[in-house]
Amino acid sequence: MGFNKDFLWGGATAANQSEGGYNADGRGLANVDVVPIGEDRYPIITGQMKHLDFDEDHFYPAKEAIDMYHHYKEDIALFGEMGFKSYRFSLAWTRIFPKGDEAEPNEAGLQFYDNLIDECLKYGIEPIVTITHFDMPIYLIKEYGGWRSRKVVDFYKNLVTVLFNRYKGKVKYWITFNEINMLLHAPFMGAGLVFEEGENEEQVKYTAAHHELVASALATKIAHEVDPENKVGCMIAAGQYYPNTPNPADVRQAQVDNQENYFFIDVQSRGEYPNYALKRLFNEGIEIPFEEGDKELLKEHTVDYITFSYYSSRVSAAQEGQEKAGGNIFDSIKNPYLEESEWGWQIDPIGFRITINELYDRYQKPLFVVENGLGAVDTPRADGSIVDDYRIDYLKQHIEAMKEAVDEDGVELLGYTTWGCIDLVSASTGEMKKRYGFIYVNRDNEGNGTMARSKKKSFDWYKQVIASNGEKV
Ligand code: BGP
Repeated sequence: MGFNKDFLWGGATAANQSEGGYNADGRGLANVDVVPIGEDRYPIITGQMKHLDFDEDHFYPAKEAIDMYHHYKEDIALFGEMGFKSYRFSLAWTRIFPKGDEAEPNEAGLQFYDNLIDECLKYGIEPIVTITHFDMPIYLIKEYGGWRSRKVVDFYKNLVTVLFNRYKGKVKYWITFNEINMLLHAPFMGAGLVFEEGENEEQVKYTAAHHELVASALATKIAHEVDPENKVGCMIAAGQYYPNTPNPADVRQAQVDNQENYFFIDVQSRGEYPNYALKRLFNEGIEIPFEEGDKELLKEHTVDYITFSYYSSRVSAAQEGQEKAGGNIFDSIKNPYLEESEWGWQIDPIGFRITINELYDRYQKPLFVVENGLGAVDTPRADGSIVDDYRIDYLKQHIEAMKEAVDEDGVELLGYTTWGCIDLVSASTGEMKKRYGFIYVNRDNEGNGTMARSKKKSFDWYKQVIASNGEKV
């Protein structure tokens, strides 16, 4: 009973939220480098800025992040000390193809990932590589309009072909797009979309979605051709929608919201557009830009495993007017049965078990939890120590729920990587002060701080969780 002996405990980060070094060694500028903190952020990540005049010289925390570009050895040594079996990170597209459409990759950028991967392997840590995590070269956005252009599928194909060949035998677990469903909620982050005045935004989003789905299937095909040992996964921001009441109209609304969320994996895992999506898009006058061969490609190259992030469940209602839950890019009504984080994210470990079961029932493929955690303000004490019992408490409850899903529901789980195992820049707010880590990084929202790393109380706690294979939480 309990977790498999080779269960992949670990942590997760993303390039743009951790690496910094935004212009080092030939790296190009990416969408996520130029998104500000504060009230201007939301219109930009949702593609509503209506122009492309980024202030490229301005200070944004993501440009320097936690400077993992220069600290990776120290950071991976700390992951090794915690006993990590896996480390999920993403590759910055612009380090490898600075503009995105070049014929040849940037060797210096690739060398950074050679070193990072070798460093993981040195500690027996399995690299779990996200190919794109909310990042895209600015050049592709300006020249091609981001993922609305079919040409971007070819550029992505070049990228993955380089990666699968270069890391053959070293990296086995790949994820094509981080939280692919985020494209519908934060289209600038998810697909490099900036909407034109008056255009049909839904049409543009589903066009981009189709291109990402085709690119993902193509990547799966190439990964398997290059090395049959490769495992390719999809990834969604999961979190079951509950009906606000047993009123059938609310139950129906929750069903619709869940379908919208599962739409992407339905295609990536089952290999075809589900009927509910085909009908709904048709009825709304949205055309899916199928090209010859797309349907076969999607059908023949489905993913090997399903990955997801889980922070919270959500609530749906047929009628407007209920109090909203705060802080989320996803729309949700407040659930009176749940407590919430400092950012208004509702805390629901039972919802984690429910979500895991839904995903497993729906797809019958191995699952991998690649993000879960609590974003909180950590205040160092006078001696510098950080006693993050709130984080331990959150993770403990979620690990216990995950264990029940394995032990009592029989779900097949490959691993669990907590989000932001080392403090990093927040995706939704751009802040440093929203921290998830077991490792504290001395750095603030304004870019001050020594970048020094230190262990929080949760560091030793997680070490013991891993050492006991989840028995001692
Ligand atoms: C997910 C993203 C991550 C991450 C996390 C926490 O949506 O995949 O990039 O940041 O959420 O969110 P936040 O940083 O907004 O607290």
